[in-house]
Formats: sequence, structure tokens, C-alpha cells
Amino acid sequence: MRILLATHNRGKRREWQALLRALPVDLLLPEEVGLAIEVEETGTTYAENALLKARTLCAASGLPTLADDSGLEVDALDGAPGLRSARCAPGDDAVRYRTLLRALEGVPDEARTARFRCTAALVLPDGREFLREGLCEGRITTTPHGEGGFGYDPVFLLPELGRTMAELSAEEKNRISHRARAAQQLIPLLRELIRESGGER
Ligand code: ITT
Repeated sequence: MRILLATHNRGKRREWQALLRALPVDLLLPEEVGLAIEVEETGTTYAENALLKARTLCAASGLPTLADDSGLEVDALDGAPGLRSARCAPGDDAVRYRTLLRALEGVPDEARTARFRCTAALVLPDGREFLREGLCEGRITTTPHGEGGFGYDPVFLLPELGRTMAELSAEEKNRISHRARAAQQLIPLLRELIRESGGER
């Protein structure tokens, strides 16, 4: 089964490719099917934004399309940056996580709780739409650690592991992350759709 992955984020691409590796799925990127579409994330929820991305690329390609909208919710900041995680400060990932660390200066460890949220949308050319969500709980560090992953991973501590998300191997992150949890829920559904389409690759 051919599935289009509606994202421009290279970290997400890498992770979805690994997360769906066990399925008979060819995961295609927009540029591989000749598409360069920028979808404006005008939704007010992760689900709306994930659906916007998946619907737009599905309509343009005629292929089943998967998109994820994700973000980091920090309790001491009333859930910010949340939906605006990718856009909350101009610049690259390091600028954004340093902005977050500054906003949390003086906040004690026990009040630095946070979670990553990932809402995955799968849209089929016949109009069917599916949403699945994954969460990963943790805490914001005071300094960045680790080189793996992307985005806010260097400042997201998994207290039970004593390491940040960026200090995990790709395999470890793909066992416990918000995206991995959304993928775990999506996989049985994808298997069913693959069966329905006659096991076609
Ligand atoms: P696409 O819309 O093209 O998929 P994006 O980066 O704009 O890419 P989002 O709108 O979903 O994606 O923003 C999610 C942001 O949340 C992302 O840019 C990171 O800053 C952060 N984020 C999401 N998942 C993450 C992860 O696994 N690790 C660290 N940060 C993550």
C-alpha cells in the first residue's frame, strides 16, 4: 500500500519511516510524488491541523495520506508552546528550546512537568478519516543534553530513565515517544486497510 506522509519536518519523516517499517507500506514524501504544497496550520486543535495537512495532500495526490500535528505542553506555561511549538520563536530548534528554558528560569524541578502530544490523521481518497493520539509525559530540564531526535528533545527529561529524549537511541525513542504511541494505535488500522485493499503493496 502506498501512503503519502504529509510533512516537511525531517525528524518526523525519519521516525514515521522507522515506526511503520514492519508494514507492507511504501511511505512516500510529497516531493517524491511531485508535490510542494505548504499547508497553513489554521486549526485550533492538533486534530484540525493534522486533518488539514492530510486532507490537502490526499486531495492533491489521490493517495492515502498520513500527517501528524504535535507539540510540547508545559504545565508551568499553561500548556504553551503547545499548538505553536514549531512557530513560537523565529529560528531553529535550538533557539526555540533555549527560549523555553529562559521562560522557565527559576521554576523548581517539581513544577517543570510537561508532555509531548502527537495527533496523527490518516485520510483516504474515498473520504474516510481516522485520528489517533499519543502522549509522552516528562519534565523540562534546565540545560540541554543529547544530540538525538529533533525539536525540544534535548530539554525533555524522561524522569524514570534519567535521560532526555535526545539522549535515547532512535530505537528507544520509537518505543516510548508520543509519535510511537500514536503509531501503535494506527498500525492495526493500517493492517486492516491493507487487507481490505487485497494486500496490495
Ligand atoms: P510539519 O507540519 O511539516 O509536519 P512541523 O515541524 O511544522 O512539521 P508541527 O506543526 O506538528 O510540525 O510542529 C511540531 C513541533 O513540535 C515540531 O516542530 C517540534 O518543535 C515539536 N515536536 C514535535 N514532535 C517532537 C519530538 O518528537 N521531539 C521534539 N520536538 C517535537
